Amino acid sequence: MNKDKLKRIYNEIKRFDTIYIARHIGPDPDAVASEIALRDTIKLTFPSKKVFSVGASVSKFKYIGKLDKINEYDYENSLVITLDLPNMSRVDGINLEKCKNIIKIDHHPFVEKMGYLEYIDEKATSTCEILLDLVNNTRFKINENIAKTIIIGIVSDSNRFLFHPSDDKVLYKVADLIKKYKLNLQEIYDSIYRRPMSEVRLMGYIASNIKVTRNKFAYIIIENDIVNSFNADASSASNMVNDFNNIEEFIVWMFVTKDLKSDIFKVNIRSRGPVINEVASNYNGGGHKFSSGARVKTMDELNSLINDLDNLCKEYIKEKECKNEV
Ligand SMILES: [Mn+2]
Repeated sequence: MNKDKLKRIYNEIKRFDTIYIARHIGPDPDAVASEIALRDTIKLTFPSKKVFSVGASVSKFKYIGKLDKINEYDYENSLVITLDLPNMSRVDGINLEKCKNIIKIDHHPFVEKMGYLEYIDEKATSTCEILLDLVNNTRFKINENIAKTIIIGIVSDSNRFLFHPSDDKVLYKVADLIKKYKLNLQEIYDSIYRRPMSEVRLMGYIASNIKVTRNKFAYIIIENDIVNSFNADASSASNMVNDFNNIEEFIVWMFVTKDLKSDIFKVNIRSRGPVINEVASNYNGGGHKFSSGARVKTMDELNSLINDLDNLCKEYIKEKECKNEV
């Protein structure tokens, strides 16, 4: 954590009257929760500022809060804060090329420079955890609702403190929020994790049909008619990759869905050993060391990605065997 930089971000926010907050397309709960939590924090601390959280709303995440619709942007005199977004091309709802003043706050590995002030903390579980650091180290005020929103982002991205890099620090920080605002953790969990039976049935389909190689690489291409037959949508199918953690038979697993609009294969990859973001970056993707995504256009490209990940697993197992760790 870099306290001086957090203070600089606070001072920059203080300087501007109009602020836009943006995140990535195809958002997850951390992306949406962070843009809502930061907007509400700024508004609570500085009631006269105009603050907007932009990007398409996702009905599934309505429980987190409402986003703002804007027809005209004041690109010249405003501050833009990008959250949970490592590269400009994946931004939703705003044209970053036109923005004069950009601050970036993110926990993904660095991809490209976007703003004049950048705060990247790869050791944070989520962008919401960084926002909590920002609140805890500056004069920002929050309330019960904002505290809840911040916890939604942290819990979702860390999958209840299961994923790397969850540690004692984040547990203490969340515990402090729960205590201070007397939050009901079960209620928060319920809002995040409640789901229809149709999704669980689709998970059953995936579990029954996923292919596993002898190098412990698992993958499945989930066709859209299958997704539809379970009454689910492609993005929830693809996010189910997070529910297949800690399965003995594989160390890297990949879910592929097809985006109907762009006719592109959307790939979601997870690992509990090999570092996967380097391979993903060769296929129009990237992300965290153990949690990455990619987008490929053709079946040939997809097969080559499958091959690369399978080889990565093979190398990883070989190395482990040499060290006698398996
Ligand atoms: Mn995130």
